[in-house]
Amino acid sequence: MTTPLELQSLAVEIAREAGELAAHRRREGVNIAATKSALADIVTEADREVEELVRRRLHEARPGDGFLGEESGGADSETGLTWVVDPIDGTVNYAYGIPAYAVSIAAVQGSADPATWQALAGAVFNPAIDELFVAAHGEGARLVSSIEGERALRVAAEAPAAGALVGTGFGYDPATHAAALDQLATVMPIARDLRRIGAASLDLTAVAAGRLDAYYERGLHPWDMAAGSLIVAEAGGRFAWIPGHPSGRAMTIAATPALFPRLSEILSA
Ligand code: LIP
Repeated sequence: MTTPLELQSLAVEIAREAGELAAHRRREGVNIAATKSALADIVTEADREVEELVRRRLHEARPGDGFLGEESGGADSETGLTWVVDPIDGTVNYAYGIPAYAVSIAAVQGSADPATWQALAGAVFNPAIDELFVAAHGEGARLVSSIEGERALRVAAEAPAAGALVGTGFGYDPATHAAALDQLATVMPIARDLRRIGAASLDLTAVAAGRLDAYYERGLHPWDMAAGSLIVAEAGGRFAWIPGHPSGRAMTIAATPALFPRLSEILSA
């Protein structure tokens, strides 16, 4: 039986290789886009190439596992374990050259359904600033950073007296933005300020690292949050994935234990 720490090591090894490929393609892409095709084409190509690398490495290491990726879809598991992968989370940041994008790789027990899976291991790697966030079920969460060094991750114990620093996001569909802004207005009374990082996996790891007090977003896909949600939980944070009815757009909530009840109450109103 493979342990969560062994799965974490595999996720880290592949996330680092895939992240370096993504960063390399971004550097190349800036030159190609300036001379040939739209940068959007470069980004799409990089997304697909990075996911192909991740999928290939996982198949080489664990051929019977299942897979769900943003670009190449899913494959059923023969082992009971499924890998949930976002090859480049924060695609728009990546296209604009904003150094806030990440390879997100998670191993879950069961199928790729956030309502039923047990996350076992996760790695979120931002190659632009060389920051790696990892967690294994029951083993805690850690940050390995060229900026901060290496440390265990633990969310803040108390709700900040000045109000919460809250992250959120807005989906690609402009038709959802008005409702998202209306909902944000109900959250701001408990917030000191808002941060919009632009990559759900980095929003979630920011909560785990104490860089945000809370994060919420409606409409995320399983691959956006699979690794980050485990990292939040192993850092002592609280997390919820609430299926969206009838919109089908689930609500993701992550926060310190002190803030989670109040934020959940506001978002469910
Ligand atoms: C993105 C998320 C972000 C959300 C965007 C998009 P992608 O994922 O990380 O939080 O606001 O709409 O879903 O598309 O960059 O992998």
